[in-house]
Amino acid sequence: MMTQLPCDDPKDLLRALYAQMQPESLFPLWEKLAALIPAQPDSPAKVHKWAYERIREYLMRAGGLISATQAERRVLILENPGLPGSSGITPSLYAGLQLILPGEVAPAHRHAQCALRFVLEGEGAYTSVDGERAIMSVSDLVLTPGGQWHHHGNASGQPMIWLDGLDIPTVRHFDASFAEKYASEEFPENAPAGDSLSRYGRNLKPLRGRVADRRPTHQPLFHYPYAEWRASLEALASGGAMIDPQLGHALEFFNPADGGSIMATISAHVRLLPAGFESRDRRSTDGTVFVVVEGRGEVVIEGDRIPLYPRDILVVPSWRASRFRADTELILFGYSDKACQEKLDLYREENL
Ligand code: 1HN
Repeated sequence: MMTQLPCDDPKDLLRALYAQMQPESLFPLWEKLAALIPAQPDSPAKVHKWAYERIREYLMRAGGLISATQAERRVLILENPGLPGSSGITPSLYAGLQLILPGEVAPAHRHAQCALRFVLEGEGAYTSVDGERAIMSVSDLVLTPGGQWHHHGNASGQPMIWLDGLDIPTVRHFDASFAEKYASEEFPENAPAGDSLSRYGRNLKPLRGRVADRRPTHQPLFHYPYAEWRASLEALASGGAMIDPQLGHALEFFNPADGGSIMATISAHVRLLPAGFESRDRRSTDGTVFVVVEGRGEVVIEGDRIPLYPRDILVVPSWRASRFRADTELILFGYSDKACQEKLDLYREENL
């Protein structure tokens, strides 16, 4: 029997094969299959919480050093520590905190990316969407759907800070980004502030339909005021509704045009957990960004306990089981890519 020479060892021969193929951009799948198709989601994103006051301090320092016009948008990116260099808070979503000071304008532009704003501080600044202003208060949700001209202004006497949630990594994933600046700082106003809210926010649309309508048919509403969603949550909780064991009292923001998600790529919801309530564990494939709107409590994620205080921002990546405990009545806002995953038949959740 012939003894095998070292160079005939199949392992060495395979390694030699790989080395020869690599410069021609060819690779063996069998070395990567398990990592490419994990048996369940295995997100590189980490659970992380930012305390509002820390971010605010840095943001106000930036406010003294660069104007909104200079910066175009004065924003600090909340990058997931497990996704360095990505500017993502999850693999599909972006989050940032934006400051606009009294008298400033963040100039008009539009882009393919969808954005939401969730107000953390201030009163009376506005976002203008295709020429209509939404005048904002704390915990209002405002949308700028993809492709619509938008600028921000602050005619109030106080700074305003909000959370920006965008689908930037999703659009990058599809290589589908387009963006342009408007010729002047402000897009011309063409409707009174609150015009679309006063109709579409009340289940009304122009009788003449398209002809009389400035807003895109599929995306008419872009302002979901705190006063309204909070009252709805309150009614649900105080009306004796059965509480969902995993979610607490929970309501999803929806698009009145089609009953679907607020935008094509982003879903958003709010929850009320009564004082003393502890939810059961739940996991879902939509990594979610939470804002603590009111109250104190704790989130438990696979054994890690994270205290929650007002205006904390928390990210829970895909398929990490979490449960929330409310020390006082706890109000949460959350956004995720659930809308997008559902369209792609990828979304899954599990009540544990
Ligand atoms: C954007 O348009 C805004 O309009 C904020 O306020 C943050 C981050 C990346 C790309 C566009 C805004 C953004 C953004």
